[in-house]
Amino acid sequence: MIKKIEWQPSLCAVIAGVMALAFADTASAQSLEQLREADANGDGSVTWQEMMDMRVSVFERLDRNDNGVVESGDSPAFGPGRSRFEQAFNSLRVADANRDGRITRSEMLSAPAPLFANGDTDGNRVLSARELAALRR
Ligand SMILES: [Ca+2]
Ligand SMILES: [Ca+2]
Ligand SMILES: [Ca+2]
Repeated sequence: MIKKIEWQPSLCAVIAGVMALAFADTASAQSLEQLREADANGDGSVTWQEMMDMRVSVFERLDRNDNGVVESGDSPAFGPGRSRFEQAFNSLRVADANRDGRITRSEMLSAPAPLFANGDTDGNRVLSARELAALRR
């Protein structure tokens, strides 16, 4: 599968993406940049659905053995990918609602999104270009 082949080179992006899943509650330059990258259709705004799609894509990259759960067993046995995986996995822990050390797809999708929630000032589940710009301040 393609995602396995390109997994290692793309891991830095995955880690950054994990932060932008907007588990991060602070608007760092990095988390904002990644949030913008969730704008899949390039219209300048990030919808809730676009953010969920990004979560799924990060989840699928981390679930290397395709068993529907991200857990320590998905970690590469050795090599630089291992520490990067651990870094990404650690930043996902906030999504582990039942604290069993494994992240299911539904835990991933239902994890809080404070950055998105804070930025979406009119509450329409879309971060408009204006709301995104306001987050930078
Ligand atoms: Ca968009
Ligand atoms: Ca897995
Ligand atoms: Ca769990």
